[in-house]
Amino acid sequence: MTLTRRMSFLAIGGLFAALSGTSALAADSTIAVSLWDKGADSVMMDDAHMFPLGKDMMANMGMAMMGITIDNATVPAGKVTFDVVNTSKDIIHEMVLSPIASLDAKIPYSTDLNKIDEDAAGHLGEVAELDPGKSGVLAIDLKPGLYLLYCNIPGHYIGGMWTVLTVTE
Ligand SMILES: [Cu+2]
Repeated sequence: MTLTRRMSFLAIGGLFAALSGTSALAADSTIAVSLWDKGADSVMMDDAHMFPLGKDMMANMGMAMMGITIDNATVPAGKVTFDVVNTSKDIIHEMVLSPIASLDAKIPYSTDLNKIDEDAAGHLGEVAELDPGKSGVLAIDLKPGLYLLYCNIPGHYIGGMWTVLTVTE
């Protein structure tokens, strides 16, 4: 292949890539979600280890004994697939999805039950109660906005098991 022919071949390939990019109006996204903890023995439920949603809390999350980590915190609107894995050795976790208005939104929380009031918060979907080492999938169409991913096993949200997903236009 001459250099000229090779360049025109590459140019056509680039054109196809550009066309397929513009025709994909609603891109599908996949997010790997890890539910983790530092072991049943090290999980503490005292005031120093409470991390409710809040901008100022995000800086302190490194202190949490349990949490939710996602490999992509910003995705475009459209179909989003959450591949959820409970990496814990000894604790059941889950992932629940609710919309939030802002990073400082007041989350409906029951101190009696030690968990978020899912009905009041708006429950969009979940991967419920995964045993240690198990995984599950939630696929859902999401509009632009902010979403809270949290574990609603009693004590886990306040212990730091939440993260925020941004869905863009
Ligand atoms: Cu949990």
